[in-house]
Amino acid sequence: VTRLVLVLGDQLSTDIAALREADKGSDVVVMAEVMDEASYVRHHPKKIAFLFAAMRKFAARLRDDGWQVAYSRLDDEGNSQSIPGELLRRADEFDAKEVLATEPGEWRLISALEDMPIPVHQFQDTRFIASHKEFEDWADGRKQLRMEYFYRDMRRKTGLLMDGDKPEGGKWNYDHDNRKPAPDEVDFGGPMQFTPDDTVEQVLDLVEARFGNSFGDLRPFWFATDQGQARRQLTHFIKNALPKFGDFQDAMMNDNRFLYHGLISFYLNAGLLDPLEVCRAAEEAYQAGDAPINAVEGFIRQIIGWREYIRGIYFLEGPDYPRRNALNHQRGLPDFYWGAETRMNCIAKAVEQTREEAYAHHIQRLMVTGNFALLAGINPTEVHEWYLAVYADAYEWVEAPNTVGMSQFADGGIVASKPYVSSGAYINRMSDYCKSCHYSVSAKTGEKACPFNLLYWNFLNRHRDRFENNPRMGQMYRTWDRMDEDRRETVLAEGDAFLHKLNGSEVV
Ligand code: FAD
Ligand code: DLZ
Ligand code: SF4
Repeated sequence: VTRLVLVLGDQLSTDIAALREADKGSDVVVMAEVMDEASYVRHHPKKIAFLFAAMRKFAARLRDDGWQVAYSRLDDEGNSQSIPGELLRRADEFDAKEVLATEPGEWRLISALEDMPIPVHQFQDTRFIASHKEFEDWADGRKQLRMEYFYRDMRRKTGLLMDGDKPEGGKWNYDHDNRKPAPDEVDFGGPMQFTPDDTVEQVLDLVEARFGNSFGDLRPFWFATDQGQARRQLTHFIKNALPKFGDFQDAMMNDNRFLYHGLISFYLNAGLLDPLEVCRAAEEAYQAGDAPINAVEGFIRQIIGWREYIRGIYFLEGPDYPRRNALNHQRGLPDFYWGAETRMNCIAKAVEQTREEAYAHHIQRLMVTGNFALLAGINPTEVHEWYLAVYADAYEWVEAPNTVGMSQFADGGIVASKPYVSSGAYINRMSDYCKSCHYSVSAKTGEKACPFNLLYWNFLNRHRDRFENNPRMGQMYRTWDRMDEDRRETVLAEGDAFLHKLNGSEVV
């Protein structure tokens, strides 16, 4: 009997669980470009093009490998435009009575598959290092879910950078040596860029016609769209950028969008690269003496530490997680997140590059756009929907805990033990943004005062009850309390005035 094998757009690996369970001789692989997935948020056109192109190439590869693939293009007549709809249509067509699937990375789709009128077996996604059960066991009984301890378990489990049962070099974490400010010059030319082939060009035309009005530039399009290309980008990064990845991981520059970052999250999350393959390549560079321990440990920690931990939180916390709003923030997302003019250079730069590349690196997401949204009290659900839409690596399992938890503190402190807020001083230290800004980062009040400076105190003051007794924040409250009362009043009044202007027509 024929069974259907569902492969979603972010499951493009020949090792994916459902394919491993399936029988090439009798089962039919179902892949579908559908409006339901392409429109649950207004995805960046580059994100849609990347996925559709990678899906089409992956389907071709499966056919070459001998699989029968039923592939629905977005414009195909009869396309029901939903994943369950396409499964039912194909079940009819092939007289199939059951479906093999790999668990999707979003609760919405998991329950849609559970609710299907035919049986759907959802196999655990084995592309991750920790299973749900392992993460639950680790979390069980802990008061605080600190990434660092989970990460050490993942080091032990994978053997990455281990010297017997000890961490390589004697320390688990070399962050102390990282986080240098922006360098004067970057001696790395950025990620490998791929010229669109015929498949990609066809997809670009489709996406232009159907999604051309969404926020985000479709062209120039340079992403890798198959495993071979993604591996070339990985090799390029390991050889040319990894050695300095650690040093400048948190730096930001007006004229350099990529610094020494990997630009691999799109490929990892879609299945074109495997996390262990990526980490082993970095480890080899360390063993060969081509990259220092602080860079390699830092990089591996992002993948087997943060990435796995974030996923663990998403599945541990359940479907309501993306809607949490512990700080009860209700302000609407300002238009400048969608490209409207702003005089804040750091935000303008982060949004401009997001529009052009569907990419921003971690500190831009966390300490510029995220920091501002948190300081200004923007509704975290709106912030979440923005991040889910605009980045080509965004799927709910990874985006929501990063946004709602780490960045907006809307989970009440599960991911972050204190809110990631800072005044302009942090941005000034880590970037060259402030030099070309309308505002003055050294001005604490007055017309030119950097809005991050004003809103920082405004935020601490508004949430005093919650954070005053947080041991990592007490110092800030003491600084605030020591300020002149007049000055405090001016700061608060100017902060309020700024917030008042935020959703109006005046450019801020
Ligand atoms: P590098 O800096 O080169 O890091 C290497 C890899 O480490 C990344 O490719 C990624 O796979 C992994 N990684 C690093 N940090 C994290 C993290 N916090 N969570 C998960 N993986 C991590 N990452 C996504 O993949 N998808 C998202 O939708 C996403 N949304 C985010 C939203 C916010 C508000 C914040 C603060 C962070 C978000 N991140 C997200 C994490 C991080 O910003 C990106 O993984 C990273 O910028 C990807 O670029 P890169 O490949 O150049 O990463
Ligand atoms: C993000 C996305 C988009 C834009 N389009 C499709 C699609 O047409 N077909 C598909 O199978 N998957 C798509 N995806 C990825 C899914 O939304 C993703 O599998 C879920 O969000 C779970 O991670
Ligand atoms: Fe951003 Fe303030 Fe610096 Fe301007 S001065 S770039 S608003 S941190």
